[in-house]
Amino acid sequence: MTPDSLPPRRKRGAALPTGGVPGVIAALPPGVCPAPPHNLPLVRRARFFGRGRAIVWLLLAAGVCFAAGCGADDSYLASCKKDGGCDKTLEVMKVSGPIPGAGDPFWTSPGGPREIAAELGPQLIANPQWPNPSIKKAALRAVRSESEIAIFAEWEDATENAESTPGGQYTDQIALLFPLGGGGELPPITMGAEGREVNVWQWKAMWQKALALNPAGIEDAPGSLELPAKRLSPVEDLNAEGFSTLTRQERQDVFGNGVWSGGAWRVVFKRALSDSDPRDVRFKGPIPMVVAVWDGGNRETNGQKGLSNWILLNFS
Ligand SMILES: [Ca+2]
Ligand SMILES: [Ca+2]
Repeated sequence: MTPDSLPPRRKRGAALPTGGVPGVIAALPPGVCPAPPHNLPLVRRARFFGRGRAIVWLLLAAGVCFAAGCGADDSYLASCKKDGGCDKTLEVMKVSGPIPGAGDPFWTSPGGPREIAAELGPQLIANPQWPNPSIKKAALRAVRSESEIAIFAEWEDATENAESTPGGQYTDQIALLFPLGGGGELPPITMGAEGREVNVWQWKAMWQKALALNPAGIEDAPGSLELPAKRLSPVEDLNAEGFSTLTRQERQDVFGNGVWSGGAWRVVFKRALSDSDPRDVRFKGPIPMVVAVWDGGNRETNGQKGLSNWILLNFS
């Protein structure tokens, strides 16, 4: 090709020639490779502006993502902030010294942690469904010290169902559910799903009462291989990957207590802020949780319960 055969230089502001560099590949018939471009200055300019646009878009996306709190694969924050992701935020108040038990006035004092109300709805996903749970609301508060985290729950319940009946199913209960894994989409609030494991902390009134009578520990299933040691806590540390998969952990790390007074339960869940059990929830940043409450007096057990939506536990 001689200099005379080059196309004329395009004037500033003139339209690109038809079949110019951008879009030329799409205009060719299938199987025909594009010829090398002739207008080299135009190619350089197109590359420059293409790279510039890409850099601008990346910077804009990073800015928006930073402002929204997303972008970290190890967080559920983005899923929580989506419509319908998380209903409310529970701020975790930092305290110094030991965290008090459920009967201590600290929890409801003016200087105590801020309260939120968790609305408890019916469980209509798994059979047997439970369209009208007895408990419709639970008040929640949360604190952490240098070494521990604690979540306080209070709800009205006219019947103290704490008897250790042979089946033990109709006792008052409350459970907290946390997602495990590296973040992303939240698992189903109903015990997670296969490959989307959850960590469950479950308190039962009958364990609370039995431990009050036997502080050295209780054996609620003598001879059972599922209980490697006596039960020392009224809170059980469990995992699940969907319905009927609830499994007691080898390492029981959650403690706490519950008191019934004046027609209401007050329960505190307490755990080390960090531990080495890979099957336990990590508190390295904001984490969603679900609350479920059972009224034994209303013959509620298993999936027959009042259930909240996701609530964001936030460490400010
Ligand atoms: Ca009850
Ligand atoms: Ca554990």
